[in-house]
Amino acid sequence: FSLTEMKHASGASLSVYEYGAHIASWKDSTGNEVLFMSPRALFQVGKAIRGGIPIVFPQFGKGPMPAHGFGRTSNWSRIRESFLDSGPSSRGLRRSNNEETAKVWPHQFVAELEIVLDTALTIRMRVNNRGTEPFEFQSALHTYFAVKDISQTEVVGLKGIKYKDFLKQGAEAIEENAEFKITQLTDRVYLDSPSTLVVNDIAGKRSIEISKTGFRDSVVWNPWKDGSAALTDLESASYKKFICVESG
Ligand code: TA6
Repeated sequence: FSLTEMKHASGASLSVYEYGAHIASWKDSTGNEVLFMSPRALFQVGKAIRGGIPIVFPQFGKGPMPAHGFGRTSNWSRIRESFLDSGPSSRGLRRSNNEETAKVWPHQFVAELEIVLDTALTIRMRVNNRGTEPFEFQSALHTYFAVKDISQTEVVGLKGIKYKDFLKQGAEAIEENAEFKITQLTDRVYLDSPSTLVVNDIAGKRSIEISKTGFRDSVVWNPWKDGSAALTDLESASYKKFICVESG
């Protein structure tokens, strides 16, 4: 899997695989790793990499295609990059339809991902329909944020937001907590979520601000103890070390 680095004058750095256009690591300007990468992540073609920022496209979750679609389990090609002495570094990756995608999704498309690194990380996704018929798709940045201790982690900004609980067959409820803490297996999508959320990694003495435009919803997932033990590409204690807050 070809892995390339991006650096910024602030000291921030990032590594990204062309496989899945998958950002595997992002270190902030103080050199601290922001993303979780499972020590047991599989680097096998056809498998998703467990950690970093998997690109969910064109399907979220289960459906006619393999879970989360083919974006994260196929090669994207680098189309442009610019590393300025001052100013942001950026890289573009693209993938288009081919005979493989046509087997599961009969549409002509070009998907592009633009990664921009300065003291923040900005990821832009664009999907063009190159066919003659309209198509629908789903996409998400399935980000694994590293935290020191899940039991001292909270998501701020979801109070009052309606969510579908995937653990209750999509039953809807309203979030009542201004600081949402993970205390069990959690798998829910907050609908029309705020453009800014904050992950407070209290034990890690840091906060991560997530801002989004265009992606309407936010998914919050943690497999908890049983899920962590059941997933072969996670260690049993890994659930304590990450929270997925996904713009989608
Ligand atoms: O993050 C939401 C979710 O859809 C969960 O249901 C869980 O399946 C997670 O994605 C991980 O999916 P994966 O296919 O990467 O194991």
